[in-house]
Amino acid sequence: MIWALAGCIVAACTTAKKEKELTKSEMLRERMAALQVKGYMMGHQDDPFYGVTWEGTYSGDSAEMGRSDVLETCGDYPAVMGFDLGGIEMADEKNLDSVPFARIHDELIAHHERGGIVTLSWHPRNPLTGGTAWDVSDTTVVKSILPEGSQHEKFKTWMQRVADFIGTLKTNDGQPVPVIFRPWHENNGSWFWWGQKLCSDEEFHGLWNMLQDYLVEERGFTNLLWSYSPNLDGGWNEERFLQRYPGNERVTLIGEDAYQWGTEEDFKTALKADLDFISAFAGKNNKLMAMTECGLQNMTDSTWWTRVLKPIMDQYPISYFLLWRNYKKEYFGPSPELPCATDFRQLYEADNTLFLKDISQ
Ligand code: BMA
Repeated sequence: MIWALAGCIVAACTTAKKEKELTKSEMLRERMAALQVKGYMMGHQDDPFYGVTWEGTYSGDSAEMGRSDVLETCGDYPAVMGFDLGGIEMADEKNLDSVPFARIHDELIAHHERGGIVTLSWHPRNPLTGGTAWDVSDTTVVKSILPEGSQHEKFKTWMQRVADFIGTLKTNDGQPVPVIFRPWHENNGSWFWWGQKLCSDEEFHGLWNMLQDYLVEERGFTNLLWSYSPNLDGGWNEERFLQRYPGNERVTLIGEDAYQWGTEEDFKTALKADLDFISAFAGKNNKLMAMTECGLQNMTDSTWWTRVLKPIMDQYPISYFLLWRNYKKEYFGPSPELPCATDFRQLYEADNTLFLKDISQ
């Protein structure tokens, strides 16, 4: 009896110890893994900042805090909200899409506090030319910021500014907010200065490791869940995928950024091929998987979500899908005034789509 009791105590202590030892990022991973069994979460980039028919004023007006096209369309917030750090490296007050970082900070924490999950991407300027993230005029940018490169010191300052912002992401009681961090995304394309044709495999690994080692080893962040998110490819095999994959010890989530830019058939074929590959790879390597960006620009087909996207996503163990931002000129999410609102409500009603209330109650 005593031994049985002692055994229980040991077991309880071990569990308590285990729980105590989990970092914020590990806890987020466990939460996402448990939720994934129920379905996939809906996500939206820049959700509370502006919408298809309204602009953010960021005036501090409380009525504007938390306004959301998704909420106004279906009565619930997205489960996941995405925000972008582009511009933080320049110590700018606003990001590349004109959203004040102070507002990003507040809305990110507000979403965490209401039980949601948050993710950060970063479209940094081109450190060598001074152009945007899309300036691919020079193929030595990555090389130039690696140790011993001409821009290394400058890039260290940029990383420091990213880290300083991440360091401010804390709840009222001082707890760091867990964040899915998704740097160097769409790296198999060649439209960003860190893209496929802009650096060698070795340079790409150097770039990934430099940022990760700085944030994790030097700055000690344990609240970042690292997402590796190449773009829709259509032709992955293990050999090609592994060339730039940062490694199992460096990645927790494998994402896919997948927009339909061309025909529906081409999109479906490429997406299925990629998700076949990624789900097998993620399964084998014990990784989460997600559609880290996706959508059809300006919803030119108002039934696209339930007719094209959902039937494909239903076939895979996806953690979340994140529709890109609702900007007047380019929107990927719903808005109550648009024909696609009806389709979005159907998506909302489906048993396997998870919105904020599904994950926070
Ligand atoms: C791109 C576009 C750009 C935007 C960038 C960062 O896909 O939406 O207009 O500046 O993302 O959000």
